Amino acid sequence: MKENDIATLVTPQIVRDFDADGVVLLRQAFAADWIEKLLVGIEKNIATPTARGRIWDRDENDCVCFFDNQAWLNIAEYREFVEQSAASEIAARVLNTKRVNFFYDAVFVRTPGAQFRTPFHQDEPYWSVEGFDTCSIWMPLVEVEKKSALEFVRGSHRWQNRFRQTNFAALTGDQRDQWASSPDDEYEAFPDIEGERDRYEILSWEMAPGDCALFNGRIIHGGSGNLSKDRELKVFNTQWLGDDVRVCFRKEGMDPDHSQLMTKLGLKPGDRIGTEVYPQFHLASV
Ligand SMILES: O=C(O)CCC(=O)C(=O)O
Repeated sequence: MKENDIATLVTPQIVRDFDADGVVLLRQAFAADWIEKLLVGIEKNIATPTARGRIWDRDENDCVCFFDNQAWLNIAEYREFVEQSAASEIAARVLNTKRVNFFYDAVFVRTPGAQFRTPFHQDEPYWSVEGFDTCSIWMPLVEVEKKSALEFVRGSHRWQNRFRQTNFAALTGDQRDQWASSPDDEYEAFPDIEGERDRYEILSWEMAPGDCALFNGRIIHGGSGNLSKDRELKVFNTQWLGDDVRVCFRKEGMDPDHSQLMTKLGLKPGDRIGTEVYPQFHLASV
């Protein structure tokens, strides 16, 4: 399928919707050759996971979900996507800025029929950076039914609450998903979105390869999984950071916790992110 012109795709209305809702859908933002390349990358990634790669197998249908992150440093196809695709321009345009830094990539591969849903959570409170201007690009590389797509609580990126995030280790059984220390009591209990779905405006879409959902790192989101028996789900997600984002180490240190790596790279709390591990992309035309 043909890739759309990014300036035409990311209209002023899309920028406003992203700001107000915390999520927007772009149809056919990436051409088929990018999808094919990333699918090749995913096969390599599954065969040679990073030390952070893991397989979650607590699924009621005995299916699994492969997860890895920051694999772009090893997988040429991922690197090519990060450095040469329209992703950085999409992120910059929707964040209404001229430069963005790449933060990291994450892949989620569920086998056909997998039920395991990612619980509702926010991303930015897990990160080793803090700031409002973030954009994740969630791209399914296969067709995904609406019931299996990622879901977003519209506008929740602007809520001022500081929620205690999900302890993923309790769900996945993997100690790397465990908090390094319990989050402070000052955090509020996370709202029961799943149990009280009617109280929230939840957005999701049936999606095809080439489509992507752009979302703010503070929006409450969850889902995927709930797959039909004959449907797998392969997702490549990249996270991009804008102008107000600064390094911030949190003592709960949940994965993907980059604090040790950032310290090794000489990045300190309060710094704007950078280095070859978090490269900056400048967009003269934006
Ligand atoms: O696709 C998924 O299961 C989870 C995606 C997600 O929550 C994320 O990338 O932040």
